[in-house]
Amino acid sequence: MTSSTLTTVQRTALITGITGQDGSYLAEYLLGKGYSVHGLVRRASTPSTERIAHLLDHAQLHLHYGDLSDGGALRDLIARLAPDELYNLAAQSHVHVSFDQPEYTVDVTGLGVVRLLEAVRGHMRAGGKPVRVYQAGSSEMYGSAPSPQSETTRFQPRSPYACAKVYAHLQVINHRESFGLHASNGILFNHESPRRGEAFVTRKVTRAATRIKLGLQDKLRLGNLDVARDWGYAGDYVRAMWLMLQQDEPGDWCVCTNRSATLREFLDLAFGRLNLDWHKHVELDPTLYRPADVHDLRGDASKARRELGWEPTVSLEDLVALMVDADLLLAQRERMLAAP
Ligand code: NDP
Ligand code: GDR
Repeated sequence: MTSSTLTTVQRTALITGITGQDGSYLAEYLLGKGYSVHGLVRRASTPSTERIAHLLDHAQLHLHYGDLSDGGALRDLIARLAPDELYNLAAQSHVHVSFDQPEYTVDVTGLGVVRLLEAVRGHMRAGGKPVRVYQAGSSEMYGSAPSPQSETTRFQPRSPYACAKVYAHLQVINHRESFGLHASNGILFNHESPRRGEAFVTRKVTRAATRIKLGLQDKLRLGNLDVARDWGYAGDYVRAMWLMLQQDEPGDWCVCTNRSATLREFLDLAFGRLNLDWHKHVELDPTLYRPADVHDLRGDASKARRELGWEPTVSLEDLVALMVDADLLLAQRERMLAAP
């Protein structure tokens, strides 16, 4: 082996949405692989970097202000950084909120992807080296399609968010077919963790259950309990994103556990771990029902297993335990701070 084959060139990745749940896990994962990691961050009146606070001193982590609504800044950033890989995780990602803010959701979650793809295309047309693109697609795109859903299932979106993700998905396919971009769509089913935003139902449940256990609250208000989701662990799912960009050919892959559970079952597991009966604490709140909901998502990850060699490693039971235990520590700290 010659010395040149022993030399590894450091790769550069740009992550949009680095301050979100997935962005934080992906940043950790890529830094662990020796990447130079750049993240796009929105300006906010208070810092939004809590999930990556433990990485901020890392010499290979670099943050840049930007927004998916600002195409000029995205073009400039991509030309300047010339990343090898671009992971687009940024989005207005809350389904219920998208009914109240449809235009904004479509602008960021849908059109924002075209802005990025065009920035990459412009960079490559100007002689820049190829950039591989990952787009964070969603099982929400399947909407009312019967389960199990796979790459060949027809999309039947049921929210402005899901419509925006379908638009983005198709734009990715068109950019690879028309311009030869190495651009891939991950179709990720719900994935959770102790870093999940508290407005999403799993985290809302684990936060509330642990606070109820410690006497910090008594009631938990929820909407539709009859929905079923294919819930996996976020740490597993970012590995699939990376694997997609290591393939010779781009493509579209479903990432899921092939198992779904209802919200009632999730409540059983979360409250059960704390020896609590959720029926005594949960109240139904009509304002939390969506104008249209998605009732049953359960994916088929055969293609990802076969082509990417990807497997989930965390069961639903272990995921719930992970989240409840982390939130119990949080609740204990909260109680300690509240003590006179
Ligand atoms: P989060 O909501 O936790 O994170 C979203 C990220 O996008 C945050 O960093 C947020 O920044 C950023 N963002 C929002 N709007 C803009 C904007 N206009 N410009 C730039 N950045 C913006 O989402 P997740 O980490 O859970 O999900 C990551 C991606 O995967 C999203 O695209 C989501 O739609 C998609 N997805 C998620 C699934 C899941 O189960 N988690 C399943 C399938 C798809 P800030 O911190 O400032 O708010
Ligand atoms: P989802 O996740 O819409 O699947 O989108 P969320 O956790 O918000 O809702 C899951 C299901 O639970 C029902 N539900 C409630 N949901 C919330 N948020 N709050 C409640 O109080 C509540 N009560 C019942 C909902 O009706 C819904 O059916 C997530 C996001 O991460 C998207 O970005 C991603 O694309 C999809 O997962 C896959």
